[in-house]
Amino acid sequence: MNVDPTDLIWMNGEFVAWEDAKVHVLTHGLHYGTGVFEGVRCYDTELGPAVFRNAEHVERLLKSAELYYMPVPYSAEELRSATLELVARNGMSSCYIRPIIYRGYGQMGLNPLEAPVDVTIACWEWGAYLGEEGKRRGIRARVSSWERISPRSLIPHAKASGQYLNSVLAKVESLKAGYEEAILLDEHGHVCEGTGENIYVVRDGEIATPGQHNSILDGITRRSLIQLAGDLGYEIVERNVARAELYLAEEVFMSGTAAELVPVREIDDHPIGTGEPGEVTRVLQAAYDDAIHGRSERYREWLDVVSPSALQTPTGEVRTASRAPTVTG
Ligand code: PPE
Repeated sequence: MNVDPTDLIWMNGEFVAWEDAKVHVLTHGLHYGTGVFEGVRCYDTELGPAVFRNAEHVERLLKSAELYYMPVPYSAEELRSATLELVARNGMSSCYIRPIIYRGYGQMGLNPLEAPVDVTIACWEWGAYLGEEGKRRGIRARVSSWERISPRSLIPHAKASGQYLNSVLAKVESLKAGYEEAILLDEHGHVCEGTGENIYVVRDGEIATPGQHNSILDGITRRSLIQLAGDLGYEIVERNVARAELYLAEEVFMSGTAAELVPVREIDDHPIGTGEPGEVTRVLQAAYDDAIHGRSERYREWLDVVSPSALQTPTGEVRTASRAPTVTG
């Protein structure tokens, strides 16, 4: 998926021009995957551009960093407001936001502890992750031959760069076989998630999703859907999900910041339910869409509004872009 440049990227506390936001080829994270990141979205809402659950994303980012022993030189509040300022300065009304914290340049070898910790935030316009048609009609998925990373080898709850090689293998396998997405199982054959989405099965009036011990990323969209579903009188049950339940389900859908809520219409060449997105999927999709766009009063607290004051320093003076060195360490 192409990335169209915006004006500025926040790098270690400074706003730098998009084309100057570079790293050295000996950046530790590039060699060993020692980075943690987030995927966040800003939506054009009735309150103006607003970042969806900004604080929760920053919190997960800082926890991921901590799990990989990365001290972060910025507070949660600094990262949250840097995100708002970045969106404002780029003049975006809606966009995808990618904060990343990684071990930088100056050290090689597997001990990362002496390498600098760099922090950047970028944003760009990103459309429907699994296609507009996928969002409307549903996608075709395949159970991967690749097992989802185990908590005995890595930390599924951390959103760490190196861990995504697992998703890359599964994604490539599914695309080459003619499917749009992969579904990964764990070593017990339990369903975990997609390459970048959590997964849900609807059957006999129950909505089930793999639980915290099923090698999932604890998705922020997932948390939102659990709450939305509950408020709508449904319940999303967290439990082990067997592979066969995917095929027997009346509805299957996936969720993630990039993907939002996407119906799955076929898995391993079995049509799911009628082969068309089902009612529960539709209801939740609409509820999520209302929440992210600020149409539901009840979920307005999930929106971190990008106000023009995001451009101001505490003294009220408007800052100008400054350049940071492209290499640290
Ligand atoms: N599982 C995985 C493995 C995952 O990467 C994501 C997000 C989720 C579940 C859903 O989490 P949340 O976004 O908090 O609801 N995947 C991000 C990265 C996608 C990418 O290609 O990069 C995303 O959706 O932003």
